[in-house]
Amino acid sequence: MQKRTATLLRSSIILRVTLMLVVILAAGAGCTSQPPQITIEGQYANLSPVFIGAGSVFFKLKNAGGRDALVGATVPIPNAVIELHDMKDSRMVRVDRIAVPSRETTDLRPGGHHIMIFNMPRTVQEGSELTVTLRFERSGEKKVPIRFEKEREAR
Ligand SMILES: [Cu+2]
Repeated sequence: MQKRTATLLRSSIILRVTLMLVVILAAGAGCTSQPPQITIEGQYANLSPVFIGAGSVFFKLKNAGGRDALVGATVPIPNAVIELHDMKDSRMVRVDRIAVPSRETTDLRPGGHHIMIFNMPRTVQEGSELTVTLRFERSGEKKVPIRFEKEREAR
């Protein structure tokens, strides 16, 4: 009998703690459940001076809403390979996602995060235009027209 009461008491404590956690989590989610509002600005692309058929894409992501993340991109070129990149110790590394925090501007720029396109045909040259489709975790797909320019201050 004693044991049963103790068990009941324990389970009621567990229930209460669980309820409290649910309330806390729900309140926390309330802050971030706001939909992201992303606009893309200042986009441009550079052809790699080193690797044939490779280029990098840069732009600013203005987010006036809740958090989001860039998780992928595609271009309408068969066989082209697109990767999200970051720089670590002045070397490019592939990343799965680029965070786009709430109410911040995320800058994809030389020396930082960027999108890398490999395996482009020779017909893609300075002045070529291309539509890049960006895939966001919460906002879905967004298309951005880019133009390959002469490399801006190499670093
Ligand atoms: Cu890169």
